[in-house]
Amino acid sequence: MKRFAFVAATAAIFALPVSADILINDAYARVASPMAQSGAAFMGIQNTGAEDDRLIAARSDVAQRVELHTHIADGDVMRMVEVEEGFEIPAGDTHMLERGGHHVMFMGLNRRLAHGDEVAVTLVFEKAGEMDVIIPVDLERNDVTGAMGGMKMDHGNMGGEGAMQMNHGKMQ
Ligand SMILES: [Cu+2]
Repeated sequence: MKRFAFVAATAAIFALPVSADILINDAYARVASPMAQSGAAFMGIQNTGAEDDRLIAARSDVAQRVELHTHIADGDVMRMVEVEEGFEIPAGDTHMLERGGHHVMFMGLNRRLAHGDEVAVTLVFEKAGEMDVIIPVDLERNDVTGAMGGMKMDHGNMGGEGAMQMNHGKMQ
């Protein structure tokens, strides 16, 4: 709860100019190892307004490139791809950026990230405009198996016995 409060307060302080319709909840960033060349950020993006919005870009000095990514299944491996159109943030809903799904990707880190560090990120929304957030690096969360650990999905999590078998062929 402490972390949630911190991020919410930070977002409020730095969120000028921004529509009050977008709230960032429980943001955190992580790297796969202390020497990692890339990292990712996850958060809930809440749209309290009456209009759909869209996260169209993200920027940060922490990396040479910041992209909006998702994971797609490529055979039995989850692969990351850029989502150029960004992520829709439906009115009255929260869109989760989470491990194994949509995320903000830091490519070519300009500095090493350690647990407890902070990353300043500007989120760019189609309607709400730009929003600056300070995202804490949290290496202790482990809420999705394998998502950042080499991109190989754990087949044990794919569903119950007898449930759909994963297609090991190419998706295309
Ligand atoms: Cu990515």
